[in-house]
Order: sequence, then structure tokens, then C-alpha cells
Amino acid sequence: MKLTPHTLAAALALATAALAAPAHAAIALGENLIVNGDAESGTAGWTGFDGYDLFQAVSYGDNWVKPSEPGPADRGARLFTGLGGQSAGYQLVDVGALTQASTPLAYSLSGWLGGWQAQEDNALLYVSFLDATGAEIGHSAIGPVMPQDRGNATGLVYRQDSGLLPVGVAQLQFSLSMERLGGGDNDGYADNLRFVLTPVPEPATWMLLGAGLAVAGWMARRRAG
Ligand SMILES: [Ca+2]
Ligand SMILES: [Ca+2]
Repeated sequence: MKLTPHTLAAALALATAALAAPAHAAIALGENLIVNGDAESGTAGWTGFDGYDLFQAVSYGDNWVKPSEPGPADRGARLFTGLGGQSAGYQLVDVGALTQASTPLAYSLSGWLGGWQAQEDNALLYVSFLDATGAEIGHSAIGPVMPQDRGNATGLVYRQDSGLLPVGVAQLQFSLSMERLGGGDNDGYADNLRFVLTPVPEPATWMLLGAGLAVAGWMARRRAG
């Protein structure tokens, strides 16, 4: 199968769905479930996909993104960059203990993604929501950030996606990929990757919010009239 640009992580996500989840530190609501999402521990926590180079962790500096160039204020010393033509790695997290509770959960996926000058090298972070059989029952993704998104300037841009976690999720698979579309280096950049689950507010809270919105809408219509 030929991989179309920007879809590598998504295409690979299902490839490892049957793999057993590795041992993982204690997980909790409100905590970042991506291990070493900030590259400060090198590539610890990430496993390469068969047939692809694992991305690398490099220091902010002259050859990649300068500390003064756009990116997270709390960027630390390192970021992820691609290696070879296409880099891809993943991590699996067992979240059954969190999702089996009756309370609905909301997710927030965020991170800083970028590239180099006007080159179209890019990074994509994709999370698969897997049920107990390993089947994907939903997903979320951020990226790619293309040159026009960063004004053809080297750096990283913040991206975020959020929503309700589907019922029945047992595992999360985080897939990070970078592809090289220009020059010799794979300049898909990523740093400060986060995925957080939080309880959805109680139904009473939603009712109050809904009532407030209804009143606001009525006021708006009244003024418009
Ligand atoms: Ca960092
Ligand atoms: Ca490049």
C-alpha cells in the first residue's frame, strides 16, 4: 500500500492494534497519558513501527529549531524530529481502569508541531481509541502543520483537539510520525505532546449551561428584533 502524505500515523495505527500493551506507569484522570511527550527523556517510551525509522530527540539549536524561534515557552532542551524519509513510533496505554467507570470522559489532545522554513516536512500525532478486541472505535489527531501555517518560518505551532471519549475504550494507541518532503533532513518537529482524560461535568451542570445559553439566545433575538 502506498502511503499518502500526512497519513502515515493513521495508516500505521491499526497495524499494531493486536499488540499487548506494555507496562505503563500508573494512569489517572487529569494526567498526561503520553509518556515522555516532551522529548526530554530522548525517545524513551516510544516504539518504532516495523519497517520505519523511529524518530529522534535532538537539542534545540542551530541545526534544527533555535531556542528563540516559535515554539512552546516551556520547551525544555529537546524536541522530536524525523529520521530518514518517514519516521513513525507509537505507545500503547491500557485505560480500562479509567473508562469502565460510568462517568463519561472527555479527552484533550494537544501538542506543538512544526517544520523548517518553506519545506513541507511535517509531523502528525494520531490517537486510536481501541476497544477490548483491539478494534479502532474512534480517533483524534493533530497536524500536520504545513509551511503556510507557520508563515514559511522554522518553528512549532500549537495544535489541540478535544471531544467525548467513545464508550468502551480499553486502550489508547498514540502514533507520532514525521515525513520528509524536502532536503536531506526529516524536519517534522514535535514537542510537548499531551493527552488528558477528564470527567464530563454532571448532568445538572449541563442543564444550567443549556439554560444559560437559551437565555442568551433569547436576549440576542430580542435585541435583534
Ligand atoms: Ca521538550
Ligand atoms: Ca527537510
